[in-house]
Amino acid sequence: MEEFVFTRTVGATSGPNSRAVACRDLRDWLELVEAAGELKRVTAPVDPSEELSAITYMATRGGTAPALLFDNLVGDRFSARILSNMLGASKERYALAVGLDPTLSTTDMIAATREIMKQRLAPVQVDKSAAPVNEIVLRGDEVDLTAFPVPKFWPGDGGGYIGTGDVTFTRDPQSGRINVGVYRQMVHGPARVGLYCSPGKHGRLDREAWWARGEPCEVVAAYGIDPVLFMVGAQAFSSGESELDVAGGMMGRPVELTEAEYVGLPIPANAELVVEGLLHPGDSAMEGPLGEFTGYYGNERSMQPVMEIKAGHCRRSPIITAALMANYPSCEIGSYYAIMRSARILDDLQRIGVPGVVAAYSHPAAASGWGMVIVSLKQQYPGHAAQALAVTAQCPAAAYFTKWIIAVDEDVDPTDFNQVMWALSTRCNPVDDLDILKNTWSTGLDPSQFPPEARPFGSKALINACKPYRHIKQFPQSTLLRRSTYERVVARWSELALSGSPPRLSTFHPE
Ligand SMILES: Cc1cc2nc3c(=O)[nH]c(=O)nc-3n(C[C@H](O)[C@H](O)[C@H](O)COP(=O)(O)O)c2cc1C
Ligand SMILES: [Mn+2]
Repeated sequence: MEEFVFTRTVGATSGPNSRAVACRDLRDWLELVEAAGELKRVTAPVDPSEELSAITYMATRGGTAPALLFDNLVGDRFSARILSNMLGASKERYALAVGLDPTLSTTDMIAATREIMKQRLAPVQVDKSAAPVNEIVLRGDEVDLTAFPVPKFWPGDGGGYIGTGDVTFTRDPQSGRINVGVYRQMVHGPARVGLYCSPGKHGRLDREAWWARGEPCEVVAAYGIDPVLFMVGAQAFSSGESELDVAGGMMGRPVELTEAEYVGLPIPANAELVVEGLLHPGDSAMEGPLGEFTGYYGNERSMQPVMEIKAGHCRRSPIITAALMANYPSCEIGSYYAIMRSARILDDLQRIGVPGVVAAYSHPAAASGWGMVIVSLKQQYPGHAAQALAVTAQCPAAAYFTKWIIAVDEDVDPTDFNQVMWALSTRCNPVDDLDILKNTWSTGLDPSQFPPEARPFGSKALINACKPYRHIKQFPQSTLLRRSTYERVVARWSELALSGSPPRLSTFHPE
């Protein structure tokens, strides 16, 4: 992506361009989402401790649930609200956030995402007095996070998490680059919040760089934020790159920032609830565990850095964006994540130069898209499928965690699991078509290995579910409709009183 040079008719930092999204903030986006019938307001009193997450989990098991806005929360002293299932399993709400057509198929949305994710647009600074996040400013002792409704998600969670669907800004002391990451934040006290960044994350590298200089690390955290900054904060970009520029590029309009009260970092001007503070070397407390996107509790409780909060900013009736971590389709890391990850895998395969790749998809049911990648290709030479499998398995966007890499022919849609299972069942002969890669890049969050110390290493199965290339000429023909007959039935669809619209088919019996 680094090689892409994006040019605009409007100056790169000066304003919106032809595809600028209509929404400036979470509230604008919620209006769009509500108009599309994708928002449910919950006005009955709800306890943020376990009940809010239970409602979210139960309401989302079917996979097509709206976003849930809770505005009557037990114990709230700040007229705050909580939004859950913000994006979840909905590709439509993702599309509304980044200005794509919500009726696009998943495959087309991945292609469109590849284009908008290449674009960069630097943020702009707005005046403090004009920033909606400054409707209420709290300094020093006025900050009391326990006055806000703080969700506790799962019975075994180590505490209440004000930050899950959040974004966190830190600065690289050397380059000045501002990083945006989504890192969980557990409330320890009125002005003390734990910040968990796993090894290698940019927020953690920034913190360590400040501490190595003997200085505290400044942090800005937004606990209610627009969906684009959240989604981009949750994606890994290179450490020198600011996710602020990526978010601006995806929206076609710059992220608006404003000056903070205490720290040198800026704060997002249109956020709902923001805190600024310091991570002091050696200041830590027990943190975790948290029920994770894997559907299991994650790492054991451990000592993690604590942020001393110096100031807070919020709108009136701020909306806290809470991300439930659960198994699909209830997980906040759902469709958008699968789409973005698939887009980046395709970028990698194109950059490396694997020919004939048609599509790729990492289905969110596979632990938020981490567990499996399916790649479709038009086989062109002996060994082509094996090459596509090996490169997909280890390309930067797919290498972490992924256990199952499946190659299918171009007539199989990777986003349609029924088709993938058909290919696995009819084109794959396990004795010949399975390979295993060992000691690969994985995560401590994968519970399948024991003892747990074995875990950061994983293994990967490469599954060739393409027609066997050696026998491709003798391989039986698929049963396909004749195009002329298909078109005749499409034309007669309403005469035949068949429900819905006729299915779209793209492959037909050879004429
Ligand atoms: C809802 C949600 C919660 C997350 N929680 C954490 C977390 O607590 N710690 C962490 O290191 N990464 C967490 N992540 C993953 C990071 O956001 C992701 O790895 C991102 O790339 C980090 O930004 P960075 O690449 O700039 O470090 C979370 C992601 C999401 C979507
Ligand atoms: Mn980063």
